[in-house]
Amino acid sequence: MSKIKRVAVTGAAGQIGYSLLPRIASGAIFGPDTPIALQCLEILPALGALAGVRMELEDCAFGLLKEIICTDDPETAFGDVDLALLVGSKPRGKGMERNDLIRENGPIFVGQGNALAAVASKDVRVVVIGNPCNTNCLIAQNNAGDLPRESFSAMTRLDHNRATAQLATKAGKDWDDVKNVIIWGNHSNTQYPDWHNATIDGKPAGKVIADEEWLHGSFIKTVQERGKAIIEARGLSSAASAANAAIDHARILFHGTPRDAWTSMAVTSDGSYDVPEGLICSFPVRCPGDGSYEIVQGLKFDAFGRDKFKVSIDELVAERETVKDLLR
Ligand code: NAX
Repeated sequence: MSKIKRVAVTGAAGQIGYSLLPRIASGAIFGPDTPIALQCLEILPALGALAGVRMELEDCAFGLLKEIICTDDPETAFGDVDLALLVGSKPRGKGMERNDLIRENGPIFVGQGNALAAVASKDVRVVVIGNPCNTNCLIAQNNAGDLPRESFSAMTRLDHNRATAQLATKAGKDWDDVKNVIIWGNHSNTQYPDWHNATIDGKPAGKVIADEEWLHGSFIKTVQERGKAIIEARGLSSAASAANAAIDHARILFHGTPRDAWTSMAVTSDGSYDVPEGLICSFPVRCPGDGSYEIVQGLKFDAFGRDKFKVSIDELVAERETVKDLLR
């Protein structure tokens, strides 16, 4: 058995938490030989519900699960953690604008950044899922003292998986026949899902599908608006697929991307592809498996793609401006 891995999950009594915790506890991120401690953070009113989740985790009798902490204190939840999945945040209320949501949730990530810096492992990897995840990640990172900025990323893997599934379905292939889609930009409906470098069974996706109108129209729109479609159908936002994407994101960070593939991940821009330095923007990244990542370089855009990506970059710049008083 390897050394125990401590994983914090915030918003642990929420919908995504409910799908996520059992999968972490059964080895989906760190594998079948790594014992797990789950360190669950909730707000005070949700601690009762979290106690129920804890009972269910106990009743799964997972062999790998050695410890469960349930708390409303961020410093207890983040103590010595190797991985922090920041899921918890307030949902967008009726009639609420995106900017109101950013202002509402921003302060949560100031406090959590401080707490991570104070008590987490110095090698912690922090993955932000709670929306607006790119900008929440920027806030947490800015408030996390000496933790390296490369330790922070935000989740666009759900969008990546959605884009993969759309291409596979259209081509009549299996999901894993599709490789190397890219989500550029913000995890919002301005994101640019890009098929230009994707392959299906090793052949260019644009040639296999050969339906320019669909690729430029329906494909992009369906991926951008998939979250809304799920809310309309289910009456609740995506949870199982979001938890699955969080598992994919974290597993790739710690175990790497396959040799011939990349993933989409929102990470700190180093100026690649003319994205302003410091923004948390979704790029194609390769991960060697030691918790680090590299932005894939040298990919080309056509004018259509460049325009789409720019809209999303501009939105990220505006979000950064909205929270500038929360940034250090
Ligand atoms: P829920 O409302 O079911 O759960 C959120 C939980 O967070 C609640 O239990 C709440 O008590 C808790 N919480 C609120 N403030 C907290 C704080 N300060 N500290 C700790 N916990 C806190 O939402 P759920 O469906 O689980 O979604 C969680 C977040 O994920 C939302 O912000 C949602 O928008 C976001 N999503 C992000 C996705 C992505 O691809 N990046 C996709 C799925 C999802 O929409």
